Amino acid sequence: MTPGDRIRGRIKRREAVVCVVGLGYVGLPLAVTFADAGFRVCGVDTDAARVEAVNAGRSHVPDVPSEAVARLALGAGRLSASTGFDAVAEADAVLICVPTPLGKTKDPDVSYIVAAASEIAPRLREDALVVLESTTYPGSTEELVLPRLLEGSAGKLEVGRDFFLAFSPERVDPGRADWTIANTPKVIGGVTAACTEVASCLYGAAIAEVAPVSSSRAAEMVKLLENTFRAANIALANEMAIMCAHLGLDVWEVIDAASTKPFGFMPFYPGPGLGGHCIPVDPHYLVWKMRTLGYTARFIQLADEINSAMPQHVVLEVTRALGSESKPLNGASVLVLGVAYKPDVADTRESPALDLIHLLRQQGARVSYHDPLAPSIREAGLDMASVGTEGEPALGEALPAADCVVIVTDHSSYDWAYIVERSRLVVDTRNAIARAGVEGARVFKL
Ligand code: SAJ
Repeated sequence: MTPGDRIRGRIKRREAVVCVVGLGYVGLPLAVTFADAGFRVCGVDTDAARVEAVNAGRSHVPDVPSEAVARLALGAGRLSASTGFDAVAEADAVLICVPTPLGKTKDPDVSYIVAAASEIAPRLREDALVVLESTTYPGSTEELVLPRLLEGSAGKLEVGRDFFLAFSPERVDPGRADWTIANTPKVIGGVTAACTEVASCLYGAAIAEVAPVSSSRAAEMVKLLENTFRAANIALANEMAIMCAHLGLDVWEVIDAASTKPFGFMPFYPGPGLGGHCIPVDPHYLVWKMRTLGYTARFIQLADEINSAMPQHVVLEVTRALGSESKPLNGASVLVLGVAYKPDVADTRESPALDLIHLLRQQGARVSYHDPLAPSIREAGLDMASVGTEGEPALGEALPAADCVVIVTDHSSYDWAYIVERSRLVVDTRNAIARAGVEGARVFKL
């Protein structure tokens, strides 16, 4: 028997038990994917409501239908959840999908990874595989997880022989249905070659294509390149918007025309800023790591400066639009349409709309908002209810009552013709109105 033979055999026979730590927008779809592939899956989450929902056959993640959770948890009996880590003791594979936010000073907060590794270590079975999926800086798997898994073994355990450890970045795009965990290629990098091989065997049993790389550090860097690529290109699009404004050009026309180039160009679009818990956050994990090595990741920092300045740029556009009607921003009523961080999701975390609301209020504007997917905002120092909810005016009343309507998140449910017809003045940060083929004299674009 060579190292990994036992776990590989259990994977091939679908006898392996998979434990997913963290049942959020990454962990729950991952748990469902492995249960769908025939594995028994135990989820672990500190949130008792999430655990109860899974065990009752309900999904708390918009992209995961409750039907799938019910089919697997109640029907097939291959999916269960608990708040404790005891399930690790019976698991052949433990997949860590915990948050990796930023602290107040934009430094990595790896406390969730460390806490999970510390809970896993004393329960880890011999020959088991541990995979970190949380986006983090290169070196995390080896420097944060490995030492904790070796702790207390008095040098008896050897990674790649007695247990296996790898990093495999999540590639979940919330709200997307065409690319799922099962059909999106999965990058895998082990702490040793044997670890890469065992992790590839597990993921290959549930995911159509695996893409092994030479190490866990390489896999960690792959994810950071993917998300830094997006943040930097979005920043370029945002700066193009600012430059086009100075030049009196329509940035959307320029990008659309550049997109006719069949090679060597990939369109990104300007907007009110960068939202979500990935793109604005992940590149800072690389900035921090490089700083510890005495290198300044200037490109990432510049992109962050430009993206972070976009809410203020929108305030200038609103001021310009109101000025065209000789109205000051101070005292104006402004209605923000869409506060989620991107269209057709309910998540408002890190949404630039929250910054924009604060900035408009600082200038004396009276701000309200509408978002069909976010009935209330209680974060970032805001406590607001969407128009159209109980006790608030209906959208049809709020539109004409506003001195200026600002389109921040262009949910597909919006009727742009209706909005233009009933609004006195519109600032469109997403080019949503033109893209819908709607004409509007009083529409200002980024
Ligand atoms: N945005 C722009 N202009 C663009 C594209 C996006 O302003 O041209 C903004 C969006 O409005 C949003 C933010 O950037 O506020 C992030 O958008 P996103 O499309 O990157 O969406 P996320 O953060 O939900 O998902 C991304 C994934 N997106 C895509 O691959 C398209 C992917 O990068 C990761 O799998 C995921 O983050 C993650 O979890 O890392």
